[in-house]
Amino acid sequence: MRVKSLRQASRDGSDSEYGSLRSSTSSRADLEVYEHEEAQKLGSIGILAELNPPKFALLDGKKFVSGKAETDYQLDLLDQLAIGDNVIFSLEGSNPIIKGITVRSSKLARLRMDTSKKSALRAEEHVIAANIDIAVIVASTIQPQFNPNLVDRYLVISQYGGVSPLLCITKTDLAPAPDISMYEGADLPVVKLSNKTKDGVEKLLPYIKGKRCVMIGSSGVGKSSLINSLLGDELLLTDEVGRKSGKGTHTTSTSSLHLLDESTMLIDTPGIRSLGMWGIDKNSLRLYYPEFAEFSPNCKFRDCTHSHEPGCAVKKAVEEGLIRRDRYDSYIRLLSKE
Ligand SMILES: Nc1nc2c(ncn2[C@@H]2O[C@H](COP(=O)(O)OP(=O)(O)OP(=O)(O)O)[C@@H](O)[C@H]2O)c(=O)[nH]1
Ligand SMILES: [Mg+2]
Ligand SMILES: [Zn+2]
Repeated sequence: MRVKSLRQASRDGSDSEYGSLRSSTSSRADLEVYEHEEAQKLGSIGILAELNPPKFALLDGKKFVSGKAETDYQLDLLDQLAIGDNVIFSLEGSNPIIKGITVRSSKLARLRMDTSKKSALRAEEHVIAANIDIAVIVASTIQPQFNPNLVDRYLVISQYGGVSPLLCITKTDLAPAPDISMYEGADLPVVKLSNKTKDGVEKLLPYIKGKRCVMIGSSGVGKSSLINSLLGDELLLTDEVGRKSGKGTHTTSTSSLHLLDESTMLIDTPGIRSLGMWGIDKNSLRLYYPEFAEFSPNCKFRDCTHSHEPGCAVKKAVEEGLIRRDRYDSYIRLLSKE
């Protein structure tokens, strides 16, 4: 059964799979979304591995097939895809023609502001990757400095999109790993490693084997280096931090998918400057702080946001030192941003 077009689903707003995008009024071609069984009858299915319009690449079984959008229609469809999408295609000569995608099982998304548009039309969802099992949140000890506020945001968008997060601290050869005790209650695996000495890289393997993984984090933290470390190859381009601006240069400009083995996929992404929270309302943000779950059933109000309400068991747990105050503060910061 055809589910609906991605654009239709987005317009409904009610469809949790696609957030609450209401912004698009353009008359672009609709990308059709199909259930997996139906999709198999329509053509071959490949995983979008590279997207550099009009060029793209699909992973078809074990081999990569490169393609090029030859028409405006194909270009429109390409524009609505995300790395990791299961793309239904047929070959025209050697060029894959896109027919649609299968329903996304998960996605990592952020809000992108389009300053050329007005008011509500400005907010546009940017899907960083689709059908992901693990989000490897990469953060370095220094260069750039470890920033727990940013980690918290990545944690929220991962869980919101149905992706399990993992925190990876890089550059342990340059400085001691930062204090990450605030995540002890957050159900978050942590791996510390150095891409320079390769110390600790193997500790990541049990978490990522057989999974579709995406590396996310600021520019310069070592996402591409980490994929190189895992592949044992200098496949991806990396660069010196701060060579130009002192703040880190964006070395990776487009996302790409790599195979560690037959069943393990690693997706490299460009560093993100601003991480808008996508589609996450005030009433659901609390769900992405797992350490609240034990206490929130005891709040006086069932829909307590744990901010201003009397009889809040979460606030009480913070006072009593049962929930980390820094994590609670980061929640309140995000809550007041929306
Ligand atoms: N000493 C040390 N340097 C590292 C480590 N990991 C990465 N680097 C260096 O940090 C710089 C940035 O690494 P990249 O892998 O390009 O960072 P990135 O996260 O992919 O950055 P963008 O592509 O811009 O998002 C490079 O000079 C790497 O050699 C590490 O564990 N230790
Ligand atoms: Mg990179
Ligand atoms: Zn409460």
